[in-house]
Amino acid sequence: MSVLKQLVAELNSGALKVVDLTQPLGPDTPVIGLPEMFGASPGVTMKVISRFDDKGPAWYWNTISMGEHTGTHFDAPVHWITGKDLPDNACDTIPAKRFVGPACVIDVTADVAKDEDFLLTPARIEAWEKEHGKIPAGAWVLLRTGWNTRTDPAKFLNVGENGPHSPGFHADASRLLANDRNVLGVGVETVGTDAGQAGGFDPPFPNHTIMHGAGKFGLASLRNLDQLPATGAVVIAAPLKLVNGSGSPLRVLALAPA
Ligand code: 23J
Ligand code: MN
Repeated sequence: MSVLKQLVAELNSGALKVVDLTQPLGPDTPVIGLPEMFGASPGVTMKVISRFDDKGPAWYWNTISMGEHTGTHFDAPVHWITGKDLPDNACDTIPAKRFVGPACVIDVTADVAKDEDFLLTPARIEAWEKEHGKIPAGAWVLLRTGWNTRTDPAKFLNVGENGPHSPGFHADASRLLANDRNVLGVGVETVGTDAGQAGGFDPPFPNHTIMHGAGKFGLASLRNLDQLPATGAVVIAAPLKLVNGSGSPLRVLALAPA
């Protein structure tokens, strides 16, 4: 049987499942807060155009407005200064082939339960590889932290007196994944692909700096990573084809053994 026929058969039989890795997107969706001197990214506004009324007696539709980096969203290389001059670096020019890849899920939930500022290290990646095999080129590396259980926006953003606290990547881990493993990108359950405190790291926001400088992508605010195996799932994460877009909200889907 061809691989696509088998795919359809196994989706129909229930041997494979489709896992939705996306948060609901609406006015209550939490957005990142940056220090005041920087521009703020607005969350979601929806306005009714018509709803079976004078403006449209038989149809319902809305306008939507939001920052590109709202909710479950994609970060393109052009989002960061390090990626601004790379070829095919924006939402409309990235080849669609690069939106699909095998998922490697690294579970650091227990570490994050002890330390909200936990950072993934190269040693931790190598320990994962000892157990599950080498991260293949073109993989989506998804960091499972347990942050998805924080459905209260205040707990999700977790802003303290000295800024936000949430887990992320050590700069050397981002270098290993981007340069040595040649991943498609990384995905996280938190509001952004850098740790909450990463504005004060060297370089600031190291994961954005390194990933996007290497032409790699980011996925933020993922859910349901606990429903994926460490390896063996395929992730499809295609942003809107926004002309010159730096990112966009998207529906992230995984195909996984049921
Ligand atoms: C701009 C500045 C810092 C960060 C971000 C955006 C994001 O997390 C994002 O959504 O790309 S950390
Ligand atoms: Mn973003």
